[in-house]
Amino acid sequence: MEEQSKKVIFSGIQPSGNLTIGNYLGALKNWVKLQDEYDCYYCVVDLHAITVKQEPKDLRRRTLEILAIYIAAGIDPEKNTMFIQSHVSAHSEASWLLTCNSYVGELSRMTQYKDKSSKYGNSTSISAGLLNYPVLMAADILLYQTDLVPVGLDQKQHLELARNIAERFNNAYSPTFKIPDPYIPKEGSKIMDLQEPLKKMSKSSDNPNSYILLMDPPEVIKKKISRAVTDSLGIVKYSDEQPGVKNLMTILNTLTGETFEDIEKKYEGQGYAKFKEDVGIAIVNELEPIQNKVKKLLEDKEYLEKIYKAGAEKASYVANKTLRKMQKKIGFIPVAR
Ligand code: AQP
Repeated sequence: MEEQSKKVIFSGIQPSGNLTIGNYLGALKNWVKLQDEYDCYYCVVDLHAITVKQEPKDLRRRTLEILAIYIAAGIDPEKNTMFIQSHVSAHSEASWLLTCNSYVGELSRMTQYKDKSSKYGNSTSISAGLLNYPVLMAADILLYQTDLVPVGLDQKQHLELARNIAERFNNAYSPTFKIPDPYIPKEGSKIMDLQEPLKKMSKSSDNPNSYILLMDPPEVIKKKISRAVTDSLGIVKYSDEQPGVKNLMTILNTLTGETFEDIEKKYEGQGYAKFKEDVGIAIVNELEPIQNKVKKLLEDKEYLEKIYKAGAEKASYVANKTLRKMQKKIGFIPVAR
């Protein structure tokens, strides 16, 4: 009874690369805080990952690693539904139904589509999946009658589109979906690229110095932070004029809770060396215990299998209920049972 009255949260991370500290601070760390208050579905969205080319063996490895990272970061398998997206076929099915209720114009206006497709040059080599990505994301969310979607700022536009698609379907047929709200945390909502701090940090970046991976060894983390692009002002100040420094301050603030004012005072007149060293240490302190747990979990594949199997069963039950509603309203003849 109590379970039913809790609001529903859905979120996921795609195994399109190894997770970065952006994914951790913008998504995962906040998910952990939400698990007591909400009925949470946390998914490894492997269907999303194949919108760009993936090496099969890497995709398999990363999918399992991300599940292990969820658990190691503190998401309790007993309290939450954790599953792998491709194990719940309702996601693909609902996505097609919603694709037929979406427009090429609105999809091609999405910033992520524009950014990623510009990487591939001409349209003959851009997968249609990349264009349709936000529709699959809408299906993910709407199938669970989700109230809130915790995402980083970068995903806000996709969530707005999911709301539009849901409203359009509800108006065309009859109320079917709950209209989800974004849940964007104040802290860590956008972690920027360490080399080009006006761009967001991304796990699929070609430059390893642009990101900190969740599984990067401590010495690599410290080295990458020491090489992070700052500026020639030499002042630790939270300012749009100093995007590199601002980004490092955001990371430090999210990890340690120190306010921007405190950080500014602490490093006054000291240049960047000690500041960067401390940012590196703060990251290592946070990530090392998680990394150790991930390594242990990956040695116990049976345990991980138990988690994703139970998660898929529960998720399928809920998702199929919504899918059947959609099919019926569209005018499909129900499957004879
Ligand atoms: N730099 C970031 N700062 C804050 N939050 C971030 N997220 C991603 N990057 C940052 C949040 O992580 C969650 C999962 O994202 P995703 O893997 O589904 O896709 P994404 O947003 O496209 O992440 P990446 O790392 O940039 O992946 P690629 O490079 O494959 O596109 C989301 O909640 C997102 O907001």
